[in-house]
Amino acid sequence: MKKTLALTAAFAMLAGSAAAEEVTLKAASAFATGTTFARPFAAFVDWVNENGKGVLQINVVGGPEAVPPFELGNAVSSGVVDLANNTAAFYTNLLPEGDALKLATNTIQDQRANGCYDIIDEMHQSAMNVKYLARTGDNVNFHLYLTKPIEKPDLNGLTIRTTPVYQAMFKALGANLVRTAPGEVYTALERGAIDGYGWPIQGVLDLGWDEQTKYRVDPGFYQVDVNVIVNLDKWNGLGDEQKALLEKAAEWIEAKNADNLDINAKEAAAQAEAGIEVIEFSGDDREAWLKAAQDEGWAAIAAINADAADKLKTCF
Ligand code: 173
Repeated sequence: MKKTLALTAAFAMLAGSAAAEEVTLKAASAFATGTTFARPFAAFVDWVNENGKGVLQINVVGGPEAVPPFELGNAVSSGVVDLANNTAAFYTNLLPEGDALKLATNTIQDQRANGCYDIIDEMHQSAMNVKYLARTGDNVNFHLYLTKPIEKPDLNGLTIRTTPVYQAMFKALGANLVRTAPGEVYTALERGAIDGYGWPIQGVLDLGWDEQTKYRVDPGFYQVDVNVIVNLDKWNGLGDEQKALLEKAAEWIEAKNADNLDINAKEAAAQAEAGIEVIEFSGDDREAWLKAAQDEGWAAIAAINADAADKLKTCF
């Protein structure tokens, strides 16, 4: 009797403490390995692999050469990859209102505190079968870069490379738009197929686009969102320790968003050094530029999903 009890207890203990076996998640990035918006993700992966020995590891299969950026949402949604480094603008086919993430004027830390994170996570889970794990890119604005000068916030007559990020704003300002993945921008500039492009303050030199860029328009607008998302079936199949590890890694990488202010200043200096001149709007022009960004951005989200726009507006 005593022996049976002891054995039962031993089994119970074993079952309770049995750590799930180490899992390896297959990951891909929408941004080319070694470039600006792949860097925080690489640090996230290194952190997980360092701290997750015996628990969970991440194997990055590649960047846009492995999975085309506009296909990566589908790949993580369906489980072709388990985890992705991707911006919401590249998966609007699955979550059109996800484009609202760029409209946040606060940080992901604020959004976790005010409940916005939970809304965003729920949107991702129900629309595209992914867990919204982490956001990088806070404190980084987007800009318009040009090969010819403009004097006013008027883009009539210009053909501009876009993604959903800039689409509503640039269209309202009169531009003719061409949507491309980042990998096609250099060639489009070289061929003269576009007169400019939207892109964040960081990364222009990384991609070699400074060779083909004459002007940057200031001020910047919106805020970059480059998110770590995890296939929901995979996420739900993880043990508590594995989930906790990923959540800790998320918190760690999100804290590094504060570094972006310094990085932005260095990038602006490097652009100037590379000969990119700044067209700075001031006074009414500045106001009109920023108003077009904000008003057109929110109007586009409201047209897609008025309820989501209302909810996010109060916590962004
Ligand atoms: O311009 C883009 O390709 C784009 O939308 C984006 C979004 C986040 C980071 C970098 C680029």
